[in-house]
Amino acid sequence: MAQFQEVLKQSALHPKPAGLVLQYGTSGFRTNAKQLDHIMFRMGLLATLRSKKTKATIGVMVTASHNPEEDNGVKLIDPMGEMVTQDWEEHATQLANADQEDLLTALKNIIEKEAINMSQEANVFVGKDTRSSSASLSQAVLDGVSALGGHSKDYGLVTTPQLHYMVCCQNTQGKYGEATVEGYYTKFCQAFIQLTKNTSNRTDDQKHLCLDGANGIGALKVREMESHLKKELQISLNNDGSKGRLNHQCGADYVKVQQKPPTGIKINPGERCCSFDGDADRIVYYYTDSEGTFHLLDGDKMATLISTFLKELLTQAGLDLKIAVVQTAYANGSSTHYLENTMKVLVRCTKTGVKHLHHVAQEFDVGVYFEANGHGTVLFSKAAEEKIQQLAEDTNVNDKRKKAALLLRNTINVINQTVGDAISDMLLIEAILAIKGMTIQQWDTIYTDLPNRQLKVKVADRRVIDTTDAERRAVTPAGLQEAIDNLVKKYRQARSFVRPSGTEDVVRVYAEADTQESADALAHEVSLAVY
Ligand code: NG1
Ligand code: ZN
Repeated sequence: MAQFQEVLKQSALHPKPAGLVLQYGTSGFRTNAKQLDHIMFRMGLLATLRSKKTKATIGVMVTASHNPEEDNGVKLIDPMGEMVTQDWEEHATQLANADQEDLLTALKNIIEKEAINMSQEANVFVGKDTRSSSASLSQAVLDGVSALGGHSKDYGLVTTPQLHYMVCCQNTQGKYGEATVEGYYTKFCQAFIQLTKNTSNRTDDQKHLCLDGANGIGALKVREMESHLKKELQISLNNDGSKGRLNHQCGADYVKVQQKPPTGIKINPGERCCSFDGDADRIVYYYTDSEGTFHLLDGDKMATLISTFLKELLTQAGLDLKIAVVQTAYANGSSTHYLENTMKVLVRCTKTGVKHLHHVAQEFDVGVYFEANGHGTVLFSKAAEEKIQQLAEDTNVNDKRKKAALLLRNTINVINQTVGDAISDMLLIEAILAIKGMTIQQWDTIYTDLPNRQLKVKVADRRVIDTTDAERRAVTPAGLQEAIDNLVKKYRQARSFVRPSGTEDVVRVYAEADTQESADALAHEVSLAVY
């Protein structure tokens, strides 16, 4: 077939370095940008096949999120804006690692296995972050799509969640919104304005937010969005990419892991601040108090604020909908305790990686999911959305129920349900704080985090560690879990676990306890047990 000849011809322009083996991991392919040209071309091919198979538009995002500027990566987005399925992650790995002369065979294997009708049309949306390597790498994706005769639309510079949104809008014929960047701003900002409309007497201080854009795409997009916010949110933007390097001593990952503010930003005591990561799918909040002590409000604190707000509204609206919070093993023990025992909210724990959380959240009417690192969103079931909509339109309900229903409807509209989204999460949190008339300090005191420590341990082969119970217990190597249990017993309010990272060649150790010294000591002792 002529298309395969074209693939052969084009692939010669995107050759695979001999011996290079890469895997489609929790966040797609991610490594030094110099090794990725052939991967991008091949992901263009694969997205075209996926589009033919699903008869829908597929997304390809070129980004390495919070990694350093010299890295890059690629992720595929499925029709409803969700991560691509496990089977196709395996196809991606197969196709990426095929030697140049075996590429057609690998391609034909997927076509056969998936029984793909090659005369079906294909449509692929492509987006990229601000890395200097992203322009040529996203061109390689586009080359892959056209080599297999697919149509493509290049959105250029967009955040990862914006591309997820575009794919979802396109495949739902505009029901989710308009598949343009303008459509994105209109949808989310209008909902934000509606939510904050009746909050009385917000001072300029309350409307003011200090944002660290990680010198990345999020900063660019917040600038574009600002006029839509009609001064209801006034953002002072730091790390906007004009001077500093992407993710260098700034951004959500730096702030979360280092537990300190981005370097070089002046923060006034009590000022509400937040940081995006390099592709704007994660956000964390923080402030410093009058003594100069740094306070981090991470994904767990956001999940708590959001689920409390939603639960109160559901009660006021008299709607009997099942709400749950989905966390991972990294969630601070205090947050889980508060949600279960004070808020009486159902809490579920899953393996690390947003696709796992997303999946479990779909089981509930309202599923709030967040990783501690600040990646998360809220999912509403179709039935829940319909009930809320009906109540909001019902003329026979009392004012209190009606008001709650209208707030719930606007809350749904301010949330990007396709994936965790720093911009949408920021608007949601800002709206909740405004409605509740709450300061960041008041939000922070809902519960007190247990002191904790995360460490990375280099081992010869991290795969010797196998885990169970949502990664909270080690099954192999023999004796490791027992050793951890014995160490944990030495400390108060302690918990610790180890797991192989899905994105780096390390074993991650997590420990929490009643004091920082204990958490540090426990993490250290457990890391010695891992060797
Ligand atoms: P790994 O490397 O598997 O721990 C990290 C994050 C995840 C997730 C992925 C994808 C931690 C402890 N782990 O996974 O939460 O965000 O990267 O980016 O933060
Ligand atoms: Zn990211």
